[in-house]
Amino acid sequence: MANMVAEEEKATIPEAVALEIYRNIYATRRFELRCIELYRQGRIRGYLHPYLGEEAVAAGACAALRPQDYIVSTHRGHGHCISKGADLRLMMAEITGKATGYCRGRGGSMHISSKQLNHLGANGIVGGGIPIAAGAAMGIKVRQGDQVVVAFFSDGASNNGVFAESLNMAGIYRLPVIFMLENNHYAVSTPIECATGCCDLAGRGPAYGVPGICVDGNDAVAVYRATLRAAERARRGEGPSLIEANTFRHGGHHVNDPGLYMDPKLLQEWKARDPVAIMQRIVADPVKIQAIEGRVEAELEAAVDFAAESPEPDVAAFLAEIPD
Ligand SMILES: Cc1ncc(C[n+]2csc(CCOP(=O)(O)OP(=O)(O)O)c2C)c(N)n1
Ligand SMILES: [Mg+2]
Repeated sequence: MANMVAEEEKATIPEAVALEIYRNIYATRRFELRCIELYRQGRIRGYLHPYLGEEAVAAGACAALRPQDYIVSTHRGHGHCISKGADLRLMMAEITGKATGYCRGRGGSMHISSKQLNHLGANGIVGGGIPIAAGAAMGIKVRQGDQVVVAFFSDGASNNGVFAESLNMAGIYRLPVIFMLENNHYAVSTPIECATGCCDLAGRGPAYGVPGICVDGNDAVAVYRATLRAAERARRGEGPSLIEANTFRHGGHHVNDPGLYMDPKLLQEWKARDPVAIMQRIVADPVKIQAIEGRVEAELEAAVDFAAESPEPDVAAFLAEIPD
């Protein structure tokens, strides 16, 4: 953690931004805890990869974006979707496989996307979103638009070939893309030190002409500031940036992984730097915090009810859409 930019203590950002960030961190935390309960009840099937502990990365990054900017997400993508402005009802319906979900219940947790939110999709293929983001940025450049794309991915994905190819391409064409490397220090149960020759991941950027910066990923303000700078740079036509946001999962790789391979002392240290608590200290006003939390709880319960009452997707309609 030595070379991270520590911003928490000197955080001064517009209050509206701080409140938006806190709302999204809190909503993500509560949404996922509720999803884990629903999973245990058999109401969510398949895999579920909690973002618990990493919420500040998505909330900080998305607060620096405008609605017309794009994001590309991962298998651990609930926080990205919520922070990009998702309606919790449509998200919960999607994750519980209902016809009213963002993708009519066909995407689920790992493949949620929304044209309306400019969310280009979560992806079960590790690293699969990185070239999609570079491609979207190429599209923006060709159309001479001023949007930017944020590609979220983690340390494991950064060891896939597409990471190198996408950074190189973005570097050559100065594409308006921000590579947001959520370094949670594990790929499933493999610690980063066992899978990576040099753990200075931000340092990989300059090799491709992409400036790299390392920030404290549990401090949403640090992530927000770094993203804002990268977005401004991209809009000036100066090209891509790589942001390594250091963070840590609060549990195993997925909901059924107890994470026994995680060093308990290290886990405790990271939990003591909980992004929810850090952002509460920044917002500071207990009345505003309580108001946000009350609204999120109500939205969440409405989302659970909406999903429960929604119909299952219609199999015949699905089959009718498959081309011959
Ligand atoms: C191309 C590919 N290889 C392997 C897998 C299996 N797999 C799923 S998640 C995962 C670990 C990903 O680690 P990382 O990129 O660090 O993401 P994190 O889970 O830490 O968010 C692996 C290897 C996959 N889904 N896709
Ligand atoms: Mg990882």
